[in-house]
Amino acid sequence: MEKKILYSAVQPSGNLTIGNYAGAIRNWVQLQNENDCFYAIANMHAITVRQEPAELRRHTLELAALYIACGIDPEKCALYVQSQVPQHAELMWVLNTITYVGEMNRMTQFKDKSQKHADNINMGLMDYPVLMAADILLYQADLVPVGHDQKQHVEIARDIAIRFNNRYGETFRVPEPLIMKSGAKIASLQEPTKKMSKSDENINACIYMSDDKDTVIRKFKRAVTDSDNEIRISDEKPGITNLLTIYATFTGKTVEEAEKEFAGKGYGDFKLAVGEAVADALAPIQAEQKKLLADKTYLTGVLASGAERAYKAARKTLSKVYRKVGFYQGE
Ligand code: ATP
Ligand code: LTN
Repeated sequence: MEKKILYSAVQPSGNLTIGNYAGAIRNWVQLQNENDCFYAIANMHAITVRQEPAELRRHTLELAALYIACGIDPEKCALYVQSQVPQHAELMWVLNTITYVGEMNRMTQFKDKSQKHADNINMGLMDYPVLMAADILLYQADLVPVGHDQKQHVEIARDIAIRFNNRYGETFRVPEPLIMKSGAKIASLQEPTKKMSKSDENINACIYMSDDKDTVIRKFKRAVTDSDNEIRISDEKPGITNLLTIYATFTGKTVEEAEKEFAGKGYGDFKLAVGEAVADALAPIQAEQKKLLADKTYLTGVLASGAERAYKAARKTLSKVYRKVGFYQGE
């Protein structure tokens, strides 16, 4: 069977949470063996909200090290930094001309982020999904493994691909989102009806990939639940359901198995068990990330060869696009 092309990315916009791990990176690792994978660090997306330049640079390297520490093999995948491949911005420009303002205005993330950053509703924030479509379409990706919150953006990328193909002739493969059943929607520990987000101001709402054991256990202890003391999956019990999901994700069990395991137990013991499972899973990742960050030469080499691999694929698609739209290319 022919290998599928996979594309995904995470923004280096802060410390990653276990939501990013469960919804995205963890799945990328499983998928890298059977597919042709491109995994990027979306620093161009990150500057749609204000970033401190030195922090952005540091977060970029930390994220590269984290990808590898989580099990992404840079020999198997193209692991690279988005801004190092200029075709992303170039294709975005062309795609902008077939995307409507009204479509972008309706995007859930744009509406949320406009509210959150009311003093900085910049064009980039609105154009975010078009850049994301350019990322995906440049590599002719079949599948885009993401968490639930990015589904709408992958759907817009599909619409843009279909529209371009209809107008200019077959050019892009039409991608599909790949959303795993478990872990696609990890909720905030403080407001369990909201998603856990790395840009949440309340640090108790998130477990960061860099949190040490004491911090992890303390945050789970404070996690918002309810007062009926029953550990079961239910829409009426978003806090407990979220903790069960997290436990299942980090132990490799199903949510149903987790539910059975804790039936009849108290919230205190349950929260401690979840905290321990998460902290034990994070410790080896943290140690590996630290080791990798100490070897800048290795990391720089990985990112350079990843960018080169990506560049070759991206150049091919962009040249085809330029031909289709009638851009003069020299001969
Ligand atoms: P920000 O808060 O800076 O907007 P974020 O935490 O939402 O960031 P992204 O960089 O937007 O993270 O997302 C990276 C990947 O992680 C995406 O595939 C996204 O779907 C996934 N993801 C983010 N948050 C969660 C979550 N709470 N549960 C599951 N997956 C998530
Ligand atoms: N917007 C994504 C990150 C991202 C992405 C992509 C994901 C940028 N480009 C291409 C999949 C495919 C997010 O998770 N916030």
